[in-house]
Amino acid sequence: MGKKVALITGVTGQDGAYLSEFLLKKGYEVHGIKRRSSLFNTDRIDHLYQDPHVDNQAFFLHYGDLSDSTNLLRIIQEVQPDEIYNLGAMSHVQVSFEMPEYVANVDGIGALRLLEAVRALGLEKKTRIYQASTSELYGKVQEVPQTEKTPFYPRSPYAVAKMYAYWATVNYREAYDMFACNGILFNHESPIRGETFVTRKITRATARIGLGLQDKIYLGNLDAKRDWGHAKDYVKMMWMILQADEAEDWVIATGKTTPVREFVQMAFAHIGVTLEFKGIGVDEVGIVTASSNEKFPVSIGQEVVAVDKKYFRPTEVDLLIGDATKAYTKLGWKPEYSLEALVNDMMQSDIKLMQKDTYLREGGYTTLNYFE
Ligand code: NDP
Ligand code: GDR
Repeated sequence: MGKKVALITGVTGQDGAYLSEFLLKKGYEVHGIKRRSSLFNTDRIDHLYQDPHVDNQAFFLHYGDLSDSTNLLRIIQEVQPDEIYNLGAMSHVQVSFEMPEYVANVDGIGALRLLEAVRALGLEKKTRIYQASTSELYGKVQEVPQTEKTPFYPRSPYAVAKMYAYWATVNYREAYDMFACNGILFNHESPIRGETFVTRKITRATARIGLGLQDKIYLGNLDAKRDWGHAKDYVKMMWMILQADEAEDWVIATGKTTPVREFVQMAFAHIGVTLEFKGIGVDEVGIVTASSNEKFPVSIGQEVVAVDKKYFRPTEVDLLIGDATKAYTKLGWKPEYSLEALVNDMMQSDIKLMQKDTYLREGGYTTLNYFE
C-alpha cells in the first residue's frame, strides 16, 4: 500500500503545524493550504519544509483560501487526499465581533465548500473529513460538564459560523454517507499558540516582566473559566477520529476548568513570583506579594496585572468544562499534559524567546553599513 495522503487547511496555524509534524512521523504525504501573505507566514512549519528538488518529498504547500471554491476544488482534485483536516479559520473569538461576515464566509461556508468539493469530485467514499469544531458552540452554559449531547448556544459570530460548519458536516455524513466528523475540541494551547490568545499573551508578558522588558499586563475578563489542554495531545486525537470504525462527533477535553486569574498566577509562579488579586471588575489588579529571586526587576507591592475593559467581549462564554468520556473509552485517548506541564512548556519557551530578543537588542546585534 502506498503512503496515505492528507490535506490540511490552516497548515500555518498552531494545530496545522503540530498535525503536520504528527502525520509526517506516521509516514503520511502531507499537503497544506497556505494563504498568500505579503510577509512570510510559515514560521511554525519552516522546520518541516523540504526542498522540492530532492526525491521522496512528503510535505507540500499549496496557495489557497477557504473563500475560494474553485481553488479548493483544484487542489483536492490534484492531491486526491485520503483525509482532509479542515483547520483553517479566523479563529479569534473577540476579533470575530469586528468582522462577522468574513468569519461566516470562511469558518462557516468554507467548511461547506470543502464538503461540496469532495462530493463534486466523486471522492465521497475515499476521502475522510475532519472538521475543527469547538467548545465555543456550547456558549451560554446549558449544562456542565459539556458532552456530545449538550445543546449548543453560540455567543459570538465565530461560534455561530462554526455551528453552521458543524451541522454541514453532520448533514453530509447523513445525506451522502461521507466519513465526515466533528472534533469538538476545548481550548488547547502550546508554545506556538497565537500571541493574542489569553494563555500565550500571559506567558509572553510574564516572561517579559521577569526580564524587565515590560512592567504590566492588561487583560479582560479574569473570571472566565476554560478547560485548557496541550495542542500536541489534541492533534493526535484529530487523527484518531479519522481512523475510527465509524464516523462520529467527539468531545476532546481534559475535564478540568481553571479561571484566567489562576492561569496568570501559575505563570508568575513559574518565575518565582507570587501574585494576589485585589479589587473587583475593571478595578481588579494583580499585586506581587512575594518573589523568590532577588534579581528579578519586580518588587513586593508592584501592580503587574490590570484590567482593561477593551478586552471584554459583547457576549462572553463564562464556563467551559468538557467530558471526553466517549473519546477515553471508545478511542483510548488520554491527554499526556497536565495544566502545570502546559504552563511550564509555554513559560520555558517564552523565557528563551524573550532572552534571545534581549540579547539581540542589547548585545549581539551589530549594524552593518550595507544600507547607508
Ligand atoms: P490558528 O489561528 O493558529 O490557525 C488558523 C489557521 O487558519 C492559520 O493557518 C490561518 O492562516 C488559516 N486561515 C485563516 N483564514 C483562512 C482562510 N480564509 N483560508 C484558509 N486558511 C485560513 O488556529 P488553531 O491552530 O488554534 O486552531 C485550528 C482550528 O481549530 C481552527 O479552525 C479553530 O477555530 C479550531 N479550534 C481551535 C481551538 C484551540 O483551542 N486552538 C479549539 C477548538 C477549535 P494564516 O496563518 O495565514 O493566518
Ligand atoms: P477563546 O480563547 O475565546 O476561549 O477561544 P481566548 O484565549 O481568546 O480567551 C479565553 C478567555 O480569556 C478571556 N480573556 C482574554 N482573552 C484574550 N484573548 N485576551 C485577553 O486579554 C483576555 N483577558 C481575558 C476571554 O474573555 C475568554 O473568556 C479559543 C480559540 O482558540 C477558538 O478558536 C477556539 O474555538 C476556542 O478557544 C475553544
